[in-house]
Amino acid sequence: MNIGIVCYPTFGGSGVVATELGKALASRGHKVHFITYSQPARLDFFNENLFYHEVNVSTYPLFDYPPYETSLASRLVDVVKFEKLDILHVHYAIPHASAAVFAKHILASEGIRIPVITTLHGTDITLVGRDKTYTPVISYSINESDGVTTVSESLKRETLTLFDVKKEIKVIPNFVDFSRFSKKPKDHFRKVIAPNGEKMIIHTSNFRKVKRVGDVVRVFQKINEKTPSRLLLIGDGPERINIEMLCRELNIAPLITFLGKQEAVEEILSICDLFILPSEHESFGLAALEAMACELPVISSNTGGIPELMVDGITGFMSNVGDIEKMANDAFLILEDAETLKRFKSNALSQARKFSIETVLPKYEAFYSSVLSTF
Ligand code: GMT
Repeated sequence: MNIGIVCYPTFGGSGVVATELGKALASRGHKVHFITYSQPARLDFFNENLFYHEVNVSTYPLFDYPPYETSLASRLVDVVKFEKLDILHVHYAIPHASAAVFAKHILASEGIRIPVITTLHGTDITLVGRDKTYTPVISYSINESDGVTTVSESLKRETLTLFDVKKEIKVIPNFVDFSRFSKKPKDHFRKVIAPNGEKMIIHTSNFRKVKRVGDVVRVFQKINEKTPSRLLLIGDGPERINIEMLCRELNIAPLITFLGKQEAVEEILSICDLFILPSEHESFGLAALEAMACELPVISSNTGGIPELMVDGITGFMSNVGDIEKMANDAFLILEDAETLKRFKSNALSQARKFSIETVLPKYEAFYSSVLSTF
């Protein structure tokens, strides 16, 4: 197939899923065209089946807000025509689904037909999508898409509750590429950071309020009171400065390392013992899945799609959002002795294997075929 993929090219979960999906489809022989405003973060190598088309947003003194959606729709029309794409797969509703539907209508007026598949990821529905100013456009774009997927059953339910959706929604869970995300022999790195055998705790996110990174720090503080530990924080975002302040206020700043945005996340996960994901909302929790693939048990909230990934008491523990006390106690249960930790690590890996790219990719290919066959 000749597939167009639209996504945010950043480190955010939806962009990561879209890019990894495109790379995997290309390795199975499909031609994959990324249409984005900059080179996707994980698209950093040459493959004869991968193509990148930049969306240029022109500025003009009149534009306080440059019309990105218009530029994207125009670029989609151009790429579909020139590259003769079979299908457009857009990730994240705003503004990708609406731009794709717009492009589809323009192309139809010229006698060119192309189906649009929209994958909803989370905040496009649960946070941004809740904003009533976007509701008519999101509902319309979902209903005008030829196929719609969500990354969890939970997100499907929320989409149906929040929007007037008449389209059937197919759930295809997120996935992990074990050729990249698996435990790497990096113990020398661990010895530098935790020379006295401290436990290594980790969290990765884009430091938005929804991630509750403050809870990560408070849970860590409690863990450290019982078991000497170090905390690694990967990622960056609007809350980072507040989190740095919190670490200083709690007098634990020397135990916490802010690593910022990192490429080789799997190497850092490999030197850790426990991953914390206390989000207010999480439609799937890709970061937790990648951690589990590197053999890390997870302490998380029980919100959104997390219970579809985690097995409580087996791969880690889930708690109500904000229950720092329970999260810390659960963490201590996991870290208490070497045998227990080993068991949780192995359980986390077994569960992650259910979400391997080899298992999930055929679901997308089958979905593309079924949409094309009824289009
Ligand atoms: O929250 C993020 O990390 C980014 C965000 C996105 O859309 O870019 O992630 C959402 O999509 C991920 C990939 O499908 C999911 O794993 C995340 O759970 C989801 N984030 C939220 O629901 C908060």
